[in-house]
Amino acid sequence: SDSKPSTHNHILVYPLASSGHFIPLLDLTRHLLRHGLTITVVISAANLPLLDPLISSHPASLHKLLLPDPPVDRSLSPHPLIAKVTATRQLFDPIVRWFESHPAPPATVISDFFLGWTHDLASYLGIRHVVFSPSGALGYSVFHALWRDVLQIKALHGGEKDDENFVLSFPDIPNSPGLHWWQLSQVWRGYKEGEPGYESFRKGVLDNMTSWGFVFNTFEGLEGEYIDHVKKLIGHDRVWAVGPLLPDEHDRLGSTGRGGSSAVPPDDLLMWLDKKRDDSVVYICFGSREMLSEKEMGALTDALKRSNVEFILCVQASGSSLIPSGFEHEVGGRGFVVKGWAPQLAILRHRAVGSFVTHCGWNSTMEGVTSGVMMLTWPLGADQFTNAALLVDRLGVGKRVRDGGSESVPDSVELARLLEESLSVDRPERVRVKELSRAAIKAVKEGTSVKNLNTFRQAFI
Ligand code: AWU
Repeated sequence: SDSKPSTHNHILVYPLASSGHFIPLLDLTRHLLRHGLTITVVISAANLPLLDPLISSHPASLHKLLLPDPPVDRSLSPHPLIAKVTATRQLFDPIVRWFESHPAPPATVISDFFLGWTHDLASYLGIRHVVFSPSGALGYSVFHALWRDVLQIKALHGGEKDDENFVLSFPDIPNSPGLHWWQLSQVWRGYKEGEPGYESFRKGVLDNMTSWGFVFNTFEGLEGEYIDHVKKLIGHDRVWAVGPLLPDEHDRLGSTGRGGSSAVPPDDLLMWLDKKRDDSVVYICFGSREMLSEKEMGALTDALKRSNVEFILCVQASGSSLIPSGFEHEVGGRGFVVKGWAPQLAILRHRAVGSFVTHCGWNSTMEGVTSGVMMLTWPLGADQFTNAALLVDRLGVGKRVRDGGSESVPDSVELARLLEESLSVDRPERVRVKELSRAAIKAVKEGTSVKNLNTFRQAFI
């Protein structure tokens, strides 16, 4: 484009409008603002409440590029998230028009790894494209391999249903876990060569590998070997592990209001926790998007009744009807049920929370590790099976709750035992996760992550 020379320290940040993707990129934005960079965030009106607090604290250096959420044409692809991502391509021209009329346009665009089409946008504008991965380096590497080799993998495996326990391995990813067909094939749900939605999505995944650099919300003590693998994949070392990207411990609003306003007054929850002993409460949450089936919720609530554990159960508003009626009455003061958005980070950071039943979304994984809580893994989709394997098999900081085939539902007696055992202080997983928590905090305070963030930032000064 015939644009003016772009401004070095002005960055365009383009998050995917989905909580697990939006929250960590906003955390990165907060870190970058501290060092004198000017940032414009592409955002829709629906997500503005999440950005406004940051804009009011950085009025001169943080700006918004307000664009409508483009209409999602479900004929483009049956997979809701892919359809949503494909729809964002309609913003290519509005962003170009904004850029060309801007007095000091950005020299770099940092975009969510699902928005691979922004690679073409950056090339068209003649600016640098940086990929931000809200997933870990292992999760990203598996995601990339699945899309890069989809035809070979499908040819190798044959029909999708004949053997759901067919183990996929990824020989080029060091120490990669063997994962079952049913755990990974949902990544291509409805994938059909030639369909516009998937073809453009797959092109974006491959284009990401030719970007100027990668930023991961992880730390080298957790995933160093996988960061090295990504460096090998893209052929240079502009791959920065800068996580855990979390608000500071003492930033109360940052942890109680993170990602949305809590469905219950945070103080009610925190005062409930204040009365509990250290490491005596189990926190259960399955992220912002996933939902248990009725059978799974039945097994979970049954196990919570059978066990004597004290717990906080968070279920998104859309799933609160899954909770059996009378459950809250039966567990009485032993349990606290949040139907809607919970202040997850504040809960995990509380000294009374000892273990975390999690779907292993990457943000929850990082928050669990950083908070030093033992994890009980219950992956449901996306990169969660990969993250669960990392936590349980590689790092030894968790135990599997869901351990059967695609139709398996945890046994509630076994789960009740797991819940109780997870709180015993001398569990090896707890000892290990406390060590990893110290490593995570060290990485961001004085170690590899803060160093990587500084190196990354040098590119904009
Ligand atoms: P998280 O990554 O834990 O889970 P999802 O919301 O499922 O997001 C990708 O994000 C993951 O790798 C994918 O597997 C996919 C997706 N939260 C909260 O504060 N209150 C709530 O009630 C629920 C959630 C926060 C939580 C975390 C985020 C969820 C990157 O899972 O603290 O930061 O929302 O992200």
